[in-house]
Amino acid sequence: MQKLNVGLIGGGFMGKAHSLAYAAMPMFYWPAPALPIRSVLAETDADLAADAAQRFGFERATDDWRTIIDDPDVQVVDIATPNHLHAEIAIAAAQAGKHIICEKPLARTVEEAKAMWEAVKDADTVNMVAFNYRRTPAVALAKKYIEEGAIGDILNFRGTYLQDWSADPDSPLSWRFQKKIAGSGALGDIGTHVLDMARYLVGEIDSVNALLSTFIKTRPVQSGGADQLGTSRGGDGPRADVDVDDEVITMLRFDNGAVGSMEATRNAYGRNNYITFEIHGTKGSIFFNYERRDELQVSFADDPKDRSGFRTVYTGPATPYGEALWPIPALGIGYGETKIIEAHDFFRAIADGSPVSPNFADGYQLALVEEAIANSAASSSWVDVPRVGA
Ligand code: NAI
Ligand code: SOE
Repeated sequence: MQKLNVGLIGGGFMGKAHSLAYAAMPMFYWPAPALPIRSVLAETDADLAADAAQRFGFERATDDWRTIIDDPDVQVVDIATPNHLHAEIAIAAAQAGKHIICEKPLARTVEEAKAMWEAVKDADTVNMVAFNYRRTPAVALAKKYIEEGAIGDILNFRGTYLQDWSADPDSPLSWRFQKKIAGSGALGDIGTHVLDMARYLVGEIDSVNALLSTFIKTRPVQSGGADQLGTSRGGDGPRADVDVDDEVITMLRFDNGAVGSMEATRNAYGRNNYITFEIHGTKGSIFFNYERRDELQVSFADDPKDRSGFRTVYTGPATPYGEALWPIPALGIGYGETKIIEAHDFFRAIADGSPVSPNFADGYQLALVEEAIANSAASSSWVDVPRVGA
């Protein structure tokens, strides 16, 4: 079995999730398409790197991500840093002939995303953007129903991503609230996941009409470090301006004639990881809520009238991704499983050339959608979304 050495850059939340997936992937998928070897981990300083490498099971540690790029023994570069480093690292990795998995959003801007896409086009290697939610089995089941025509032609997609971890104004100004690091706020951080699922399930987005709002204008300064995602408070220290959106709401027009909407905020008290979509078609409807991610709600037009209404299908061995996961429906799919499936699909693409998505072209297309949303909000008008390569 082929062994592939992984260089992981960033040992925070996603460093943990990706390391878990590399360790667990062969336990779920056996024989594995290839064995990920947790080879070297980069962090911002030597102590952090050594600590994260030990914790996440990596053989070596470095305080300079460029040593990973220059290391001929590393075949896979995993970018799990804040967003401002994605482009520089990915372009260097592509030029060095590495396979690349990059966390979402692909980049801060359309210009960065385009440069990344151009860099990987010139490299004969695999590239992937880590939009793992589309690999939730219930989301893949929704895709299957749509492809089979079970809900007919899609008329409407209504998506949300609501969290509350930043609703307290004293939650610190982590990198996620700084445009120069994050690129945008709720839009690029979480709205992007819903837009990825909208493209995956419905199709290309042609035009948008949006609004963006920032309600909490300042937050306590946080100097560096991982984002604590609302689990710490800034106290009475200095505050600085938030220059990204707290909230995005957009209408969507799809290429296939469907209409839709997307809302995202990290300030919705009572909502945690409330990723939902409801899709209405000419023959039925489906509803998904990530907080109940073993389940897909379905309602079909030809259900007998005295039995019509939404009912619950539990994902399991008989539904997509089920054969590799747990043997009984509703044992519980977690966030980790979505990352394990993602790791499998990425390593399979390296091992046997299988197509993999979402890739950098998808990440670039999403950057174009998100730029159109920002332009629409600024101009209070409908804005068309350009197409990658057009
Ligand atoms: P985090 O703040 O928890 O961790 C980021 C880590 O990167 C920190 O430990 C930091 O010290 C390190 N880092 C910063 N500069 C570095 C450098 N020059 N070299 C090496 N390490 C460096 O952030 P988190 O939540 O892990 O986010 C990382 C990326 O993953 C972001 O792009 C984010 O949008 C994405 N993300 C994706 C999720 C998903 O569901 N797919 C979930 C959470 C984050
Ligand atoms: C914070 O909003 C965050 O960690 C996002 O950055 C992730 O993409 C999402 O999966 C969970 O929430």
